[in-house]
Amino acid sequence: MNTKVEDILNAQINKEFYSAYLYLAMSAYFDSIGLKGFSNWTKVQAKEEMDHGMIIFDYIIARDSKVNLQTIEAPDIVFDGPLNVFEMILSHEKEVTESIESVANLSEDECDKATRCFIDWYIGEQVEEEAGTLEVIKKLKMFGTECSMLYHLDKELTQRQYKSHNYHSIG
Ligand code: OFO
Repeated sequence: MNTKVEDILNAQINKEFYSAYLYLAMSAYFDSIGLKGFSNWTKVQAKEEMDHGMIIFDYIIARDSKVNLQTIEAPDIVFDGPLNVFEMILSHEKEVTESIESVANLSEDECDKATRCFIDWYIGEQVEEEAGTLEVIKKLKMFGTECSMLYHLDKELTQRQYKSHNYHSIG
């Protein structure tokens, strides 16, 4: 693949691992305020983000190109309750969606059909992530600070289970 495509994919690996860090920070925060279900949901998401990074890592290698790992920024953020965190997640994922679309656009411009096809999986994944986040935001907005509903929602979020993905399983 050409260096422009290689560079944008390496940058995307970094963004996926940053996302994992961000979700881990959120998971620790939820744990610290006793919301085990919210902590579980964000921890599962952190694992999925690591998979996203590793799938691009393996794809770059499969294309006989160079993996160039960069420093992962520390998430230095103050969290302020479940709704604040989930709104933060939605805005973060919208940025990631734009970033994935940039990969799709660049691979099209550079006539790299393999990368254009590869990145489709991520486009679908972003739709799912934004939808899943919105679902939680809607519930949080509907129930507000109602403690018993927050308790039930927290219980519901304990049910999210990690499903691993890798380079071979997405093809
Ligand atoms: Fe990798 O999808 Fe979220 O950030």
